[in-house]
Amino acid sequence: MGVLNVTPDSFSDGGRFVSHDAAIARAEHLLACGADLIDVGGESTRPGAAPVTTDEELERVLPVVMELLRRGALVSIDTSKPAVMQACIAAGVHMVNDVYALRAAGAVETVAASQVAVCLMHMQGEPRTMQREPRYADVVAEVREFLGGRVAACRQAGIEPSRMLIDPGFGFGKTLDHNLALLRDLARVDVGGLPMLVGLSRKSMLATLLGRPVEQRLAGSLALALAAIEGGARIIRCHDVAETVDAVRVWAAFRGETGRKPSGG
Ligand code: 7PJ
Repeated sequence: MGVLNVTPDSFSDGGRFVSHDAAIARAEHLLACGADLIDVGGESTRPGAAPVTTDEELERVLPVVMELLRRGALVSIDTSKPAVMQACIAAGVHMVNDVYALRAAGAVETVAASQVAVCLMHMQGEPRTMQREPRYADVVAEVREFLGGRVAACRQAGIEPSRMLIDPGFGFGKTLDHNLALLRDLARVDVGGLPMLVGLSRKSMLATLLGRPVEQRLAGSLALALAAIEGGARIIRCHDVAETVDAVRVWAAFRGETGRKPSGG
């Protein structure tokens, strides 16, 4: 999954892809590099980021989503707002990626009334304050319990498990130690065998570990991606798609699995 931020304030590539043509060009590049899916986001979840209105978010994402769908791409919409989900579902988006795991009023119903896939992510607290003092007695058990609860709520509302993915939410209300504990024990975050998506690319745990600015975190991101694959992750959300696809293919070969073909087909 290639990340396409259409926000002026995202932490890693903020402001660079705000214009429509630049966003489409960036998405085409991610697809050419081997991305199977483009995750379009119009609201930064960076700690301290300013919230955006529904209208503003829709204005940012909808034209890009529509153009990518027109070009035949698989598109995921990274949003927590039911109105944004609804408009993108109507446009034909394939997945809703929600860092709030459909906890906003009306979000579960919106997805239930559609046929799209949904990624349910764990977060402790909310983006503005989540990194202040995250606390867990057992981070792995608590993340699994939370995701199990969200999966149950979605099932209750009529969302089939075949449409659901789970995500432990690296960096969302978690210290470096929490993130490492989760990564080490990722296989234990299992919720009924649902496929797991992870986002580790360029995250601040690499700043803590390596002391590197965001543009120098590629090698660290690849190491984390492979650790996540080893723990059972099925989709890697990342910025550097070509490098990540190479790393995953080499890992798959080492594991005795058939790697993806060079054409990316
Ligand atoms: C994630 C995400 C993640 C899912 C972001 C960043 C921050 N969605 N959206 N999982 N992270 N599902 O890219 O560092 O980890 S925004």
